[in-house]
Amino acid sequence: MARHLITSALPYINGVKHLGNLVGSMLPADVYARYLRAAGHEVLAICATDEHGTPAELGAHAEGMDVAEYCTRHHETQRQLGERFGLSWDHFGRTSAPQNHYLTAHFARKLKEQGFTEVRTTTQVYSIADGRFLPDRYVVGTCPNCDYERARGDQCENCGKQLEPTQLIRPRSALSGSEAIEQRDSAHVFLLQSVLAERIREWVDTKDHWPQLTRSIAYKWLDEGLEDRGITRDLAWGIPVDPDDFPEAAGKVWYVWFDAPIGYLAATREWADANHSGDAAEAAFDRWWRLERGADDVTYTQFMGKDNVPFHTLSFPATIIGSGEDWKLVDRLKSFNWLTYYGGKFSTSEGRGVFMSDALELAPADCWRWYLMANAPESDDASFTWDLFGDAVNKDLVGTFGNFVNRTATQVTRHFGDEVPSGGEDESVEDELWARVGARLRDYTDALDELQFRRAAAALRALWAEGNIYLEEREPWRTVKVDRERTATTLRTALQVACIHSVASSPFVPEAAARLAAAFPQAGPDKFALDASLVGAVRASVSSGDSFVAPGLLFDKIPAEDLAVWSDRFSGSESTGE
Ligand code: B3M
Ligand code: ZN
Repeated sequence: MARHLITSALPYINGVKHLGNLVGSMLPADVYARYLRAAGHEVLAICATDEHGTPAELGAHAEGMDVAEYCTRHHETQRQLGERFGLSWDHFGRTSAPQNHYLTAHFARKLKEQGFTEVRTTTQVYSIADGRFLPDRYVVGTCPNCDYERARGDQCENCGKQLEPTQLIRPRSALSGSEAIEQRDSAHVFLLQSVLAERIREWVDTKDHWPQLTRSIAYKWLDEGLEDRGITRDLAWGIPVDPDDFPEAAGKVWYVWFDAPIGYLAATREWADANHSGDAAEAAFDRWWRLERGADDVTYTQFMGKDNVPFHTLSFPATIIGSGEDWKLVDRLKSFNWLTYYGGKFSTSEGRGVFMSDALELAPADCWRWYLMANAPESDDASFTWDLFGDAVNKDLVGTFGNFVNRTATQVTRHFGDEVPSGGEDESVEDELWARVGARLRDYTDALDELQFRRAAAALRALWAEGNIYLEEREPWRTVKVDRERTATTLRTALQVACIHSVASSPFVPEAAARLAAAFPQAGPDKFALDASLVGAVRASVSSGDSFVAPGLLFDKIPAEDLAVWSDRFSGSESTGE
C-alpha cells in the first residue's frame, strides 16, 4: 500500500465551469484517485476554489456583489456541482481560507529570509476615473505583438504572449472603459526566479518521466531565461502582505498565482483541521507535506490544463525550493490540451458549449465522465461533438457494458432465480475467457498507472466487450433448453465477469459501478482490489448459491432527436442574455 497525494488545478471562482475545465483537471484527478483507492492505496485528493485575483473581483463586479459574498456563494455552487459529478475529493477548500492566509505569509517570509525576494519600484497603470491601479486583467488594450484589440494586461488571448499592463497600446479600464489612464510608480515584492533558475533546472532534470508536453513547456521557459516575477498587486481583494515583513508593500495583496498553489497545502490543512485538533491536525497535515514528518514516502501527482504548466513546473517550485524548508514537491504532473466545442472556444458570454450545470440536466454524471475521459484531450486538442457523446453513451455504455450486464441478469433471473447458478467445471472456453479478461485488466491498470486515460478507457471498453463475446460464444438463451448444467456454468461465469466489471469500472462510472456491485451483496463493496488479484479473487468468491440482485438497466439510451435538440441549444447562435 502506497501513499498518494493528488491535486487538481484549482478552478477559478468566477462561475460554473465548462466541460473543458472539468476534463482538463478535476475529472482525471478523480478517476486516478478512485483507481488508487480501489487498488487499496492511501489517497488524499485535494481541490479548492481559486478565489483571488481579477477573476474574482471582476466576477463580483459583474454581478454587483461584495467579493467575499460572491466567493462564498460560488464556492458552494462549485462544490455541489463537483459532488454531483462524483468528484470524490477528500477536501474541497478555498484559497481565501485562513489557512491559506497563514501559509502564504509564511512562504513569503521564508523567501525573504533566504534572500529570494526584493522590493522594486515599478510603473503601473492607474485609472483616474476609477481612482485605482489596474493590474492584470483590469486593463485591456491593443496587443503590441499582434495588434489584437482586446488583449488583457496579463496576456494576449489572441497570440498568447505574456504582457505587462504598461505594454498595452491604447489602454483602457476593464471596469469603466475609461481611457483616462496614467502611469504611476508603485513598490512591489519580486520573487527572484532568475537566482533560483539553476536549482529549478536541476530539479526539472530529475523529472525525465514527465510527459513530453510538460517537459517541453518547462524547458522552453528555462531556456528563455526565468525572469524575476512581481508577486504583489495593488488590489483590495486578496491575501494582504504582512507589513512587518514587507513594510514597503504594506496595503497590497499577494498576486493570485503566488497564493493559489500554496492553496494546495492550505486546503490540506483545512482538511486536517476539520478532522483533528491541535497537534494532531498539524501532524495529519505534515504527514502529506513535510518530508521530515512523514511525506517522504508520498507520491504527489498534479493534474492541470497546459496553460497552468509553467506555474506548476517553475513558479510554484520556486516558492517551495526557495523557502529552504522540507516541503514536498510534485512527483508526477499530468497536463491536458484543450477541449474545444466543435473546434471553437467554449464561451459563457456567447452561450456556446456545455457547462457543468447544463450537463447534469441532460444526462447522468457517469455518461459525461465516460465520454469526457474516453475522448480526453490528451495528446492533442479534442473537439466536443454531440455525435461522439451519443456514441460514447449509446455504443459503449448502453450497447456494450449495459447490454452484457442486462442480458446476463435477465437469463439468470429468468432461469435460476436470485442466486448465482451452480453448474460444472470450467472448460477451455472459460480458460480462454479468463486469460483474455486478465490481459485486458492488465492493459487497463497499466494505462492508469501511466496516467494514460484514453488508453485506459479503451482497455476498459475491451474488458466490457469480453462479456458479450463470451455470451455469444456460449449462447445461454439457446443452451438452457438442452443443457441446464452447461447453462448454469455459463451464467455463473458471466456473473463473475460482471462482478469484475463492477470493480474495474468504478473509477470512470462510479455510480453505475456501485449499482452493479450491489448485485453481489455477499461480496460487499470493498472486498476486491482493483489489481492483478482481481480475477482470482472474484472467481474464488462469487460462487454458486450466493444471492444475486438484478441491478436493473445501468444506462439509458439517448435518442438521436435529443442529441439534435441539444446541438441546437448549445451552439451559441442564440444569445443567453449573459
Ligand atoms: N485557477 C487557473 C485555471 O483555472 C487557476 C489554476 C490555479 S492552480 C493553483 O486555469
Ligand atoms: Zn497578441
